[in-house]
Amino acid sequence: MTIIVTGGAGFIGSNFVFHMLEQYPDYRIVCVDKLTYAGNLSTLKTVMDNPNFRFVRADICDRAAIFQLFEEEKPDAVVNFAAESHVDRSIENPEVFLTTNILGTQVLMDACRKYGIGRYHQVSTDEVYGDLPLDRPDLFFTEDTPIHTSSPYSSSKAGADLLVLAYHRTYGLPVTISRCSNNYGPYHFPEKLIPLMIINALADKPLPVYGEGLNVRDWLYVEDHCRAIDLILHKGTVGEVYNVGGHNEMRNIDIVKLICEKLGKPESLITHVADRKGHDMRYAIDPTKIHRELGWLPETKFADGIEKTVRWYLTHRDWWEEIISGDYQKYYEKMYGDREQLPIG
Ligand code: NAD
Ligand code: TDX
Repeated sequence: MTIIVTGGAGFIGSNFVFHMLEQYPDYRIVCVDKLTYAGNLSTLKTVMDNPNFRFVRADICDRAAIFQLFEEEKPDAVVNFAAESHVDRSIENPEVFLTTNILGTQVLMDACRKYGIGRYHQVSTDEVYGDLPLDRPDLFFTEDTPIHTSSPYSSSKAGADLLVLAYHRTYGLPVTISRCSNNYGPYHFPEKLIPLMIINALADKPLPVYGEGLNVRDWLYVEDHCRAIDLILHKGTVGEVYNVGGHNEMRNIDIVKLICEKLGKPESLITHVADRKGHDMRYAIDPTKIHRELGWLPETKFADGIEKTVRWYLTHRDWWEEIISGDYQKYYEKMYGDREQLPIG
């Protein structure tokens, strides 16, 4: 079995590569990644010499390169993680989100059509459902919740999902889609909430909470997401969408306070700053379908997952120090440098 994993040098894709190589010693895993600012070869250094692993630097939008790779590898399955993934960047510059997330998906599926494929899996997000109000804790996203996006990022992911389902209906491509809630864990790029707060707190820098910090996210440890994709790939029904989440809703402000507590840092580092434009209030997944049909349940409790994650950042300084020493500084200055501070707290 040969599986092409796109975006495998990023956060979730790399964790998925590790998971698959460990679970299936007879599988060949071919990682395709453009190595954008979010992709890191150092993340994959422990598997680079594994004879069952191949890394190929390529853009999923590059039709010639992708078709050439399919010609060489004749993959049995494709799992597409490759994407522009940060909501704030999509608000600054939507175009590359549409290009990679929608057109890149199309190129991959066209290659699947030409060369034949056992399964194409699209890694999507709960953000395609938009958001839920804070005063309706009884509401959750199911697979039947209408697509109702807020940001250029989520719109591009929704566009890709619709295209994936269209390729199934029109051409009979054997596809599945997973829509997962917020992930956290090792190799999470430091522009995202949890690693950003850990790294800033370690340097006694301000912790920039958007608005009041009352927005709710439904956090899942990355390994649990990888197990869910593995199950869908092997046992999921073609043409179906599966929501993935562990009923672990938390307010941003509570996450940041917990990180302060874990690192022994004062909450006075918390700085409320101007809100994200179009900021989604609450995400909450109903994972009944994947539990009922595939027996999936999350294994890592948040208390354990956040402890492991904080420890990982403490013991892998070389990984993130290299990242934040480069272009990240320019990004940080642009995003947070002149941002208005709010008189909250
Ligand atoms: P990430 O930004 O950490 O990694 C993305 C990877 O894709 C990087 O290695 C990057 O180099 C690569 N990439 C980007 N553009 C590419 C292109 N044109 N061609 C080839 N490679 C390219 O993202 P992540 O957080 O690991 O997310 C992975 C996937 O999971 C995305 O599709 C995202 O929408 C989805 N997702 C993420 C979360 C989350 O909480 N992080 C939750 C649900 C779904
Ligand atoms: O500095 C910050 N301050 C802050 O208050 C940052 C970076 C974020 N936030 C808030 C915004 C969100 O309410 O924290 C919450 C989480 O933000 P992100 O880490 O940017 O994640 P989110 O926007 O929820 O999207 C994530 O989950 C769904 C991933 O980045 C997406 O790729 C995935 O689809």
